[in-house]
Amino acid sequence: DTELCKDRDNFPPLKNDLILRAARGEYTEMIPVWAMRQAGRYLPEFREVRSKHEFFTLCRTPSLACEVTLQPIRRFNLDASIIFSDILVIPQALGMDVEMIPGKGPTFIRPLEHPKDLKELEHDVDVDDKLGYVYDAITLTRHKLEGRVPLIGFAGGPWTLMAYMIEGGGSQTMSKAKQWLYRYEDESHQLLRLLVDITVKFLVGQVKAGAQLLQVFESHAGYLGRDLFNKYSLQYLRDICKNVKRELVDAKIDPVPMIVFARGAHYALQELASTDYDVISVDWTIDPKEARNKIGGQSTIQGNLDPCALYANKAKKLIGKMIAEFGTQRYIANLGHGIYPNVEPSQLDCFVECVHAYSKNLNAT
Ligand code: 1CP
Repeated sequence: DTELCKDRDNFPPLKNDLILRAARGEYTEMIPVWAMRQAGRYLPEFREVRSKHEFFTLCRTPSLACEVTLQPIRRFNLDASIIFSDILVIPQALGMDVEMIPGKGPTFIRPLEHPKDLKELEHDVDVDDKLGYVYDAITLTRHKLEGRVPLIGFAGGPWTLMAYMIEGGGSQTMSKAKQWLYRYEDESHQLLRLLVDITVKFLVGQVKAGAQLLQVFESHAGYLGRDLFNKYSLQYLRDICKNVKRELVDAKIDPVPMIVFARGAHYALQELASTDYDVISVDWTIDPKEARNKIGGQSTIQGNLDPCALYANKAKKLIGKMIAEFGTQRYIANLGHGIYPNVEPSQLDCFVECVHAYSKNLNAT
């Protein structure tokens, strides 16, 4: 495995490119499907591995990260895998300590309290060195996937990372982080720009290591209204995509499709569609038809079943309705946010099988 972690030249040929075709706007005979957080605690085999290792040890050990990435792929006919990691590895690379506290989630030991704390961050980190363990996990996983499905790399959106770095963990209101946006405008932009630069390097590095698609999770977009989003998120999300693609072209590497998930940003769908992202991922509160109208025909849409709809007795009906409304083309089926830990694995299986069967049928008629 230590050798495979570094072998970026001999990846097995890809056997299922449905999601890549959907992302590029090409015809798909059925709808590709995956689930955000598909590697996770709803799987007994994940809990088994997790019971023996601390969360960030899993992230930092390529063989373990690879194993849990593959777990959902072994069970279900998913059309993509996503590398097991976390968005908070970037704040860690900047020198912040983060621990995963059971029952509480990720927790920063010393969050940013005041703009003067920005000085404490490592401003010229060697991203490839600090986060090389993610690259190794990606390269190893590309080999172990044996070409079954493409591998997605990811990073958090800059505002979402900034929010965690200031709040120190999850928050109901984001009032501390938003205080920065209203009171310390210059320092907020300074921090966001730092995060953009690192994120671009990190995403480019993931593609070099073997990632075949990239997703940017701006999970906390919903705490910003239109004005704050336009000022503190949109331009940075746009820059990430533009710069990643440009750097890949400059390095003579084919750019990979990029997905943006700005959760809760109903107001920004049109603006997001005008960026270079190939796929706009929408959360479960957005009406499929409205999303199509706002996003238009030039972008692929990903989403957006309510994660709780998997509990429904009539889940198939809800999935059928979603597919009918989005249509079978320029579309990637997913949940509208991460899968919950108490979902039965059979319920995700039903989602995947249902999306495939219904969309094949729709395409045939
Ligand atoms: O103890 C555990 O096992 C922790 C559960 C867990 C898992 C499985 C966490 C803690 N992170 C992850 C993995 C993870 N995180 C992946 C893996 C790949 C996959 O999807 O299968 C990904 C893509 C993430 C990304 C992530 N981490 C996001 C963005 C997506 C989203 O859900 O909005 C966010 C916000 C985080 C932070 C985070 N990490 C973990 C938790 C519980 C949280 C949320 C904390 C909070 O806001 O309260």
